[in-house]
Amino acid sequence: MKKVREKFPENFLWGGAIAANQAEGAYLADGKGLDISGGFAHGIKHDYDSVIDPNKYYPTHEAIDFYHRYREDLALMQEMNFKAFRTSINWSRIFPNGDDEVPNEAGLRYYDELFDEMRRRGMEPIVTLSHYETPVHLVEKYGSWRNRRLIDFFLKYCETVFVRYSGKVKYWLTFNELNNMRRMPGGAGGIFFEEGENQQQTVYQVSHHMFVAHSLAVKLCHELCPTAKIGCMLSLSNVYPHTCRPEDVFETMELRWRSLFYGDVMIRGSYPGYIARIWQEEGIEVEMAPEDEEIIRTYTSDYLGFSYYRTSTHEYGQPFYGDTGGDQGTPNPYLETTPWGWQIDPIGLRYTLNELYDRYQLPLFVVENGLGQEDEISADGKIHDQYRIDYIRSHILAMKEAIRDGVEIIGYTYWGPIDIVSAGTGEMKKRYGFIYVDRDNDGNGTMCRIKKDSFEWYRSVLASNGEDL
Ligand code: BGP
Repeated sequence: MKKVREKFPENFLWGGAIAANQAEGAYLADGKGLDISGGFAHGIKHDYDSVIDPNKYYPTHEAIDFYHRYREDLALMQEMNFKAFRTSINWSRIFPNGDDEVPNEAGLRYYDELFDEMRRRGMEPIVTLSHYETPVHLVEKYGSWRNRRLIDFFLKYCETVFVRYSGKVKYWLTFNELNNMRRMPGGAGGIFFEEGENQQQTVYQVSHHMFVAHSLAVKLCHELCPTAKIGCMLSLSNVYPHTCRPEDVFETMELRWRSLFYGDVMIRGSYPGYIARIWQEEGIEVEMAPEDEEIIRTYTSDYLGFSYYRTSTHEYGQPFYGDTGGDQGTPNPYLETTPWGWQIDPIGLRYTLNELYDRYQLPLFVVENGLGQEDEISADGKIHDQYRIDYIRSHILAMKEAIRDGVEIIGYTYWGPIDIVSAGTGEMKKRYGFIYVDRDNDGNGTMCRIKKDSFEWYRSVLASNGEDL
């Protein structure tokens, strides 16, 4: 009989997470090519410019200049006792066009130095291979992941970075929030629909190509970095039935399937029966090569990384809608809501951890969770973000309850430990950080870094391995 685990495991990976494109800036520096993030002036929920308009402001082009300031930023993370730091490699720093013959050495060197710096400061790098950063050239020339050739381009990139960083990176994630293909295919897969295109057909075909790419990346990683682990990464903020009306309950499960299906393929290794039915009813036919199903079955994920921000509710017949925070339906009267309409639900995190562990029996990694809020600098020059402390404290307590429930969790990397550009809206004022960055929505500000109250609080939480809350 197993004993109840009362505390966070000793080797629990506490830390924070960012994405290259939301933090680095330097968007064409040192041979980098253009990636799709550069064409969103107002985040991935909004319009995409396939050609950069010189008269427009694109917040990710400079972002918070992490590219040049990562040493001082990581020093602050070390001060908070981070054991892990998650970021992505921007594919277009390594292969500027995506289909280049040889990689860009300057890009490779940058990540060498970045990962070395993390290790020097006692942090395990957690690295996402593609976080809404498809090279634009692949979109324009090949139609992005609609085209099977992308699998080869992606694998060449994977091979390059696996070989180069095998001694430095022990935790990899393939595609950030791949299930956002159905909510935000532009960000998730570089898919911008053409007039008259059968969108659902494209979403599933593209997802299939990305599943094969994921599985082959798992295979490669195991061959080239035998001590590393590689996972899939999904957006799994949850959705409840709005009422106990059976139609609400059942249709909510169907809505959840639209996300879990991605985990089912990349973790269980096969397409579930309910998807066959959805495809049949929606007239979708996905082209597969003869070897694909075997590949998907053989090379499954080592762990599940996921983001959790909120919950929402669903009513029967309501259209499916969502953003970077997950599915969104009717507001839940029992929960508080942020200015961006995200409802705060720590119990939902415990619920989700149990749901996922029951389903997959695989270690889970909370690689994103956090509160985006407007912060103000008070008269004393400080930022008193008690609301952020409350949010994180309640979510850490929920995680602890899930551990007591028997759920295996590898770590917790808080989203946006330093203020960065919002993925969904491109705003700077939607701030998540323990560290404030003096930069506004229009690009004004000194970029100086200021510790918020939550900085000291998180520092002591980590020093006590999650006990001192
Ligand atoms: C996730 C993304 C992140 C991130 C986060 C918060 O979906 O993986 O890139 O930004 O959501 O979303 P937002 O930035 O829109 O507040």
